[in-house]
Formats: sequence, structure tokens, C-alpha cells
Amino acid sequence: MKKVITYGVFDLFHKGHRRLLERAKALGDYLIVGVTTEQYAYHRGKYCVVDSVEKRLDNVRSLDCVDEVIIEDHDGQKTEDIEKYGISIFAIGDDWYGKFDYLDDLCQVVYLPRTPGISSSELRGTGNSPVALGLIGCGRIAGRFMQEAGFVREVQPVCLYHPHPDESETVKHFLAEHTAIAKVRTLEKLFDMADAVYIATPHASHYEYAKAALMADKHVLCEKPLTLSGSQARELYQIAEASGLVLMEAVKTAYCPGFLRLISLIRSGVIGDVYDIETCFTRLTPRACREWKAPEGAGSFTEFASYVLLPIVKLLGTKDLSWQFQSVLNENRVDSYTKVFFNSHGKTASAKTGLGVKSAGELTVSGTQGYIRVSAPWWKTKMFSIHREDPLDVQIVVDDFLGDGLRYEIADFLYRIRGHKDRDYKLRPEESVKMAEIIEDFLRWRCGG
Ligand code: C2G
Repeated sequence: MKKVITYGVFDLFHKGHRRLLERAKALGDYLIVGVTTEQYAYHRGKYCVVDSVEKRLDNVRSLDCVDEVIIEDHDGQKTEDIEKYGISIFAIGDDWYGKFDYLDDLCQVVYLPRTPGISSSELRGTGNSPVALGLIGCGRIAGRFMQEAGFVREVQPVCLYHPHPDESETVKHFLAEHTAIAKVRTLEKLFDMADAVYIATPHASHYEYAKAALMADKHVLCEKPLTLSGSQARELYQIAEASGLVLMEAVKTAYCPGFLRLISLIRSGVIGDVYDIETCFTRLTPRACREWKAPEGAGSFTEFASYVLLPIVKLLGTKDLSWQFQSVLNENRVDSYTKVFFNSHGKTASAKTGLGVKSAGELTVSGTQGYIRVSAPWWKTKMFSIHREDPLDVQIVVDDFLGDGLRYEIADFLYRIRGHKDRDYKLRPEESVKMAEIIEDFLRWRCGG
């Protein structure tokens, strides 16, 4: 029996996919189809898969020409599969021409002509023109955001609003580098031009900008921390919910595949019940920098809280969490180092942040059957190790963290704008609100209140 194998994402299943599979089957007697997981598609630069893997598997499985369906989820799998299933022919569309010639040694490689005039990308865009994005503010992170947005083609940054457009060197530099971006002088103009807004301004101004954008019926992706107060964060989520708008806090770690895998593995019990979490984020920062200066949002905790609090609210929950702060404050009561102790029903956590103190940027989660360690920088979760009582019993888990990692949050923002509301599990409103409440409490405590 001549076995044929092919692979694909098969998102928004269409005529081009069906014809490819029918022709692949005609090359032999038995057709195996590898359906690519969303994570592996990500890894290969496809960030906009719309259909769930179940749906994509069902679509492929329902065809008469398909005899067997498998999942494709890692590099090197094609070679393994060809040997494992005794494959005679590897077939794929000719958009991949030459890319799989290396399989020649194992079986015959056939590139089938693609069906013209149809593709998943076009279907994704059907009735949906790209999301025009207006930027508010253009600090360091906005430059990185622009680069990363280039990987999510259906999001197009179009304009920039900055409160002092002509005075700032940063703005001039930004506009010179991103010539497709129009400078607008008012927020009204920005809202006219954009479907959605990305806010990258100093912390204390996030609330006002996010509220104005939501009131103008725009989706909002806001840099962390979303706000410096729990009630403000709650209000923003309420406005978004009531208006059917997407509001997302841009904590990149929350959306990256490695961190999502870490959390789901822990929740599935790999280290038993979780009893302690230790997180840390420090960056030695010169005293001349903004992080030390802005009166309200300055200091190590407001700067890094959104990262260090994330695994804590994810794993200990938001309901019964209590906390206590300890800080090293400078003469302006700005914290150069902060350590927070958490408790929730006897389960504990600690979070360290520093601008003037350096510590290991690691994350350790301890449970009744073992612990997980993510080495520095844990917030770019790429690899972690699972340890048990026997020091030699170590399992290493590796995942992707591409570029600066912002592409994942941008892709999620797009998905959610396109109606995939269920995706808010990556950072739920109540988790984001709880982080803002803790920051608010910290600021009150730091003022001596
Ligand atoms: N295809 C086609 N005609 C089209 C569109 C797609 O023949 N108009 C083919 C592709 O060439 C591919 C298959 O349909 O062989 C699946 O296409 P995609 O879902 O776009 O998947 P792809 O990104 O090609 O994934 O590891 C291999 C990858 O997963 C292949």
C-alpha cells in the first residue's frame, strides 16, 4: 500500500485545502494528514489561526479522501512520521517549493500546485479590513511594539498622538523611523482614524487615555500597569464590557506560549498542590531615568508589579489574597527595592522588584510533589524545569518566545477584536483589577498612609 502524508494548518477550511487533499490522496492509496497545532503554527510565524484545533481536525477528518489524521506539533516531526508510518510520498502545496527537499532521502517529495485565488489569510480578512491602530505616546516600548506589530499583518499602526508632539526628540525620532505613521494633534483626530488604540504613556495617564478611547468606542490595548487604582481598572473593564469593546492590559508574559504552558501544567497538578511562589524582576536603572522621577508612578514596584504579580494572581487566585510591603525608599519616598509577602489560606508568595538593587530574575513555584523553576528572565518564558525529590529527576520544558514577545499580545488583541471573546482567560479582568488594587495599596502605604 502506497501511503501519502501531508501537513497543514487548515484554518477556515476552504476549496484550496480540499483540492490539495484530494490530489494528495490520488498520489497513493492511503492519506495521512498532519494538522498543525496553534502553538506550532505560532512557532512558524502564523499568529492568526482562527479555528480551534478540534474544528480544524474535524474539517479534515470529514473528507472521504482522508484516511488518518494526526497532530503536528514540533520541528523534526515530518522525518519521524515518514519512518513511523512507512510513508512513500510527502505531498504539499507548491508555496513550499524546495523547502522540503531534505525529505528526499526518506520518500518521494511532491509539490502540488496551489489553488489560485483563495487562502485562509484572505478569508480571515473577509468583511474585516485590517484593524487601524492609533498610538498614544511613543516611549521605548512603542518602538519595540512597532517592530512586533509587523508580525501581525492584520493590525496596522496608522497614527500617533503625543501631548507635546513638536517638543519631543523621542517623537521626532519615532516618526522619522516609522514614516507610515501620521502625527495627529488631537485625540479626536486619532479616534477618527483608528479602530483601536495602543496606549504607551507614563503610568499615571493610562486611565484617562483608556477611558477617553473606550468612550469614543475604540478597543484598547494599554501598557502595564493598566491603572494605579483598582476602582479605575474596574471602571474601565465595565465600560468595555457594556460597550462590547476589547480592553487588554499589555503584560506580554501573560500571552506568551511558554508562560501559558507553565500555568496549565501547574494547574494540571505536575507539582501537586501549590504552596509557595517566588517572583522577582529587577533592573538597575540610572537615577536620571524616568522610572525614578515621575511623582506618582515612579519606583520599582509600579514599574515591575504587573510582571511579578501575574503568576501570583494566576496561581493563588484573586479572592482571598492578603499582602504586606517592605521597601527601601529614597529621599523622595520612591522605592529602589520592594518585597511583598502574600498569603491566601496559608499558601504564600513573595515578589521582589528593584531599580537600585539587583537580584536573580527567577520564578520558583513550590508544590506538594515538586517545584518548577524558570530561570532569568522568567517573564520571557522560554524554558523551565520541573524538579521532584530526587535531584536527578528533572524534566525540562522548552517553548517559544519570539522576538520581544509583544507579537503574542498583539495577535490576541486582534483575535479578541475579531470576536474571540473567550481568549480573555490569558489575563482576566479580575486578575488585572487585583493587580491594580495591590499597586494602589502600595502607593498609599509608600506615602505613609
Ligand atoms: N493550499 C492550496 N491552495 C490554497 C491554499 C492552500 O493548495 N489556495 C495548500 C497549502 O499549500 C498546504 C495546504 O493547503 O499544502 C494547507 O495550507 P495551510 O493551511 O495554509 O497550511 P500551511 O501553512 O501550508 O502548513 O508543517 C507544514 C505546515 O503546517 C503547512
